[in-house]
Amino acid sequence: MTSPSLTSSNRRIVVLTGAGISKESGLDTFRDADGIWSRVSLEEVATPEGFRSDPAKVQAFYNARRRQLQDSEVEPNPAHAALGRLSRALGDDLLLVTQNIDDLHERGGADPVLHMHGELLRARCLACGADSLWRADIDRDSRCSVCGATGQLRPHVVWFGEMPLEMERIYAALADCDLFVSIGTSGNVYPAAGFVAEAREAGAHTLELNLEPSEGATLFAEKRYGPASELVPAWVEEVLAETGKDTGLAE
Ligand code: BV8
Repeated sequence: MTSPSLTSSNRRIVVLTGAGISKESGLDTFRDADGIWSRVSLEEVATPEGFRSDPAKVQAFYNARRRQLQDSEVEPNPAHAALGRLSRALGDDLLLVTQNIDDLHERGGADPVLHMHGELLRARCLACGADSLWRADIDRDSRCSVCGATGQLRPHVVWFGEMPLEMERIYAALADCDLFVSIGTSGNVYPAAGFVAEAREAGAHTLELNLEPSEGATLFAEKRYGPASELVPAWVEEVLAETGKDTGLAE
C-alpha cells in the first residue's frame, strides 16, 4: 500500500525504533517472554532509586550489556542497514529517534541518530555532568575523562522517572512530519509510546512495523507485522522508489 503522504517529494518522516529492531542482531528485548525484565527487576537496575541503593548491581547490569554489545557476534541486521540507507538518502527529511541504547543504527550507517534514552557506550560524570564515550566497565576506580573525578561515573542512560533526552526536538519534528513510522517497540513506555498520537494530531500518516500488534496498534493508520529484518528493507525500498531519492547504493 502506498503511504498517501509520500506523493510529494519533500515529505518529512519521523522513525521511532525500539528493542525489537535489535533482536535479530542478538540483543534481547525487554518485554518478550525471554526479555530482560523477565530476568531482572526494572526497579532495581533502571531507576535512580535502584542506583542509589545498590550502585554496584546497576553498574554490573550495564557493564554486562556494554560488553555484550561489543561482542563480535553482535552486528547490525538488514533493518539497521536499510535505515542507514534511508538516512543517507533523505538527510534532514528524516529524524531517526531510538529508545535503544545500542549503537547498531550508527553501525548500520544512520547519521544522525537521536538516542532519547541515552547510550550504553557513553558514561556520565556525576561530578561535572559531562558525558563521554566509554567502552570499558564502569566501576569505583573509573575516572572522568573531562574533570578527572574518580568513582563518579554512571551509564549515560535515561532511567525510569528521568526525563528522556531531546524531547523538544522530537516534539517539534512530530508536529511537522507527514509520516511517523514505529519499528520494534511494544508501545509500553512513555513518552515514546505517545508519539503516534502527536503525529496523528499533526495530520501525519502513521505506520507500525512490528513482530506483533503493540499496545498502541489501534492508533496506527497502517500496520505490517513480521520480523524487522524483512519489513524494514521492503518499506525503505518503497519510500526510496516513491520519492525518487534512491542513492542507488543497494545494501
Ligand atoms: C519520564 C533504560 C517523566 C535504558 C528505559 C512513575 C514515575 C515517573 C514516570 C513514570 C511513572 N509511571 C510511569 C511512568 C512513565 C514511565 C513509563 O512509561 N513506565 C512504563 C513502564 C509504564 N516512563 C518514564 O519514566 C520515562 N521518563 O516519564 O519522565 C519526567 C517528567 C518530568 C521530569 C522528570 C521526569 C523514562 C522512560 C525511559 C526508561 N528507560 N531504558 C536501558 O536500560 O535500555 S525504557 C526501556 O523500555 C528501554 O529503553 C526500551 O527501549 C524501552 C521500550 O521498550 P521497547 O523498546 O518497546 O522494548 P519491548 O521489549 O517492550 O518491546 C519490543 C517489541 O519488539 C515487542 O513489541 C516485540 O513484539 C517486538 N519484536 C521482537 N522481535 C522483533 C520485534 N519486532 C520486529 N522484529 C523482531 N525481530
